[in-house]
Amino acid sequence: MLYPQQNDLRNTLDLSGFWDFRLDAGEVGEQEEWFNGLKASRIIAVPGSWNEQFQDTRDYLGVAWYARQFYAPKGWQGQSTWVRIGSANYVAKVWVNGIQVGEHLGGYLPFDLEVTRHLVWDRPNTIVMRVENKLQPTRVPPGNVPRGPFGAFMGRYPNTNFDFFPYAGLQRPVILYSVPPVRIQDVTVVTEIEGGDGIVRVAVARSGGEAEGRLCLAGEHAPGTCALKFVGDVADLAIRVPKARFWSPEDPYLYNLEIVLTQQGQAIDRYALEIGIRTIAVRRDALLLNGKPIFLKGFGKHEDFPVHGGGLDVPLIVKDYALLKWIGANSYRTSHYPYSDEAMMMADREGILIIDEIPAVGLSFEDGEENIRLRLEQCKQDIRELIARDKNHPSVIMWSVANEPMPADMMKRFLGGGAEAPSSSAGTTFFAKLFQLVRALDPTRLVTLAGVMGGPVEWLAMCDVVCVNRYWGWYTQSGQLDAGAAFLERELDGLHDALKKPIIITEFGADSIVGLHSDPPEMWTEEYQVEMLRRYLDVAQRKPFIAGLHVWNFADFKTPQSTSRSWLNRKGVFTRERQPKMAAYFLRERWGGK
Ligand code: BDP
Repeated sequence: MLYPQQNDLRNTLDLSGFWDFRLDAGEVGEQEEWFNGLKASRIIAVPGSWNEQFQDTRDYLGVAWYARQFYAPKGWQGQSTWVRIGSANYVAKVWVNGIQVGEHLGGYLPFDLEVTRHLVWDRPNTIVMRVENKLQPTRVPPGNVPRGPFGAFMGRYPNTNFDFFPYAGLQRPVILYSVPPVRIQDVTVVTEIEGGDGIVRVAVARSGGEAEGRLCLAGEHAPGTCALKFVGDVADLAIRVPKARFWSPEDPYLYNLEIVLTQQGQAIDRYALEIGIRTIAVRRDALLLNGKPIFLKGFGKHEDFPVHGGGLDVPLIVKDYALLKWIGANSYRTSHYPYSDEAMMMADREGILIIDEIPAVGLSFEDGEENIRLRLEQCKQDIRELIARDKNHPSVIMWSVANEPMPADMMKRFLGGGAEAPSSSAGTTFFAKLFQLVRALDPTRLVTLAGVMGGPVEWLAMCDVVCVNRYWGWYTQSGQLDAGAAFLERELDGLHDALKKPIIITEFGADSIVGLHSDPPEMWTEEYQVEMLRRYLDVAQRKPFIAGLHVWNFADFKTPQSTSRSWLNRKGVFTRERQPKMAAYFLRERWGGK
């Protein structure tokens, strides 16, 4: 799952731009062979969600078709050609020149399909995709959950089991790319620190046939070129970098790693990666980056913006990283799904630490074994795909396998503050499997889940770092900030006594409507938001076991309609358009932003 790259031996052709688009509410497309091309279509932009590009598609969550034509460059003949779909939310089927080339389940993660045999070279090729985004209980994230804690309680439209708009469609670029027949199939980089030296372990997998190879590591004190020795199709190498420059938020130094495959001394494939030498670990109450304690300051975010919806928006990524620096943040969580490759590359370059989350938000365990099993399978697939995609990013320090999973008696527990015995065994088995899978695939990073208020402690006990989302002073103790803060303090002490691990508050915050003010602070005013954040920051400052604070949310974002949301979730410290609220200035002062 290497990100497509353009160089002298590999090619890419970005198919972003205008595509033909047609809704298929009656689901007749396959029968009528729309995969040969669309009639009566309209123009849509890719990447971008379909929901905000037209008025009649805002709440449409069914089947829709995308099509466009492209020439395959003649110079690519003899190579193996693939199409990479960055994200199709939620199910996609793909045809090239009328032939089905593959399908994929799950939004927010890329998939690659080989199309070499199906291409024509002397006239345009047609690529057609059928994308469907129905909200279903067996999907991840789930929707239309019968008796779901969200839907039933709050009455939301669309009926998601999560609190963000279910944007649909081709939300990230579609890239056609070609690679040599004998090629670098995968690269895995793991780094360690020994004294002042860095150890860079590289595993290169090749495919398609025999080849020799070399690797060049460039950067401060890097040794330069080393030969690759393949055993079977894998070459493992450990490179010592004396007095290495370690990657960190203060100094996000990247080394350049280039891998070259050769046959009779001739380069036949080449792949380059930016890598950071760093370690991440937990020791007693502390989170350690490069062996030293680090405190996470940052946010839960969303990929959300007017008109683009959840679609890739490169200027917005640049803007958001500039604002993260401005406010003094050093980290964020990709709540509640994997973000674009582009966002992850920026994190490496800008020195922002990432808690990388799969789309497992709104999981519940009340709808029978078969539904639970189907969601488990999807979560496992998401974990495999996410780790395959993001394993080489130094910025990624932790994997999150879920956000606020709900035990069976959630509403009772939530309103009562969690006094009852947990009915959490189905979830315990479920998460044990996910934690085990993540640790087997990547033993070098930490694993967590973000726990809901009143959620079972045994789920938190599985985490390397305990992550909790807390709204005492907002959803409970409403209007009573001091009571909320006192409750928070007691709860954190209790959790720490029980678990003896570092704790990150991965969500806390209050909605505020820009320009709404009151003294003394009342809910929904800018003052109330500031005062709630202040109390949480103050409590955390007194607790040495708190390893980080992620404010909910970086910016206001669109949600389904409900009585509890005024069009947007307004817990952003920036507006949806990225203008600072009072809370942003407050955090900047506390976090020493530039
Ligand atoms: C938590 C969720 C998050 C919501 C947030 C809120 O993790 O997705 O948006 O609360 O209520 O329950 O604002």
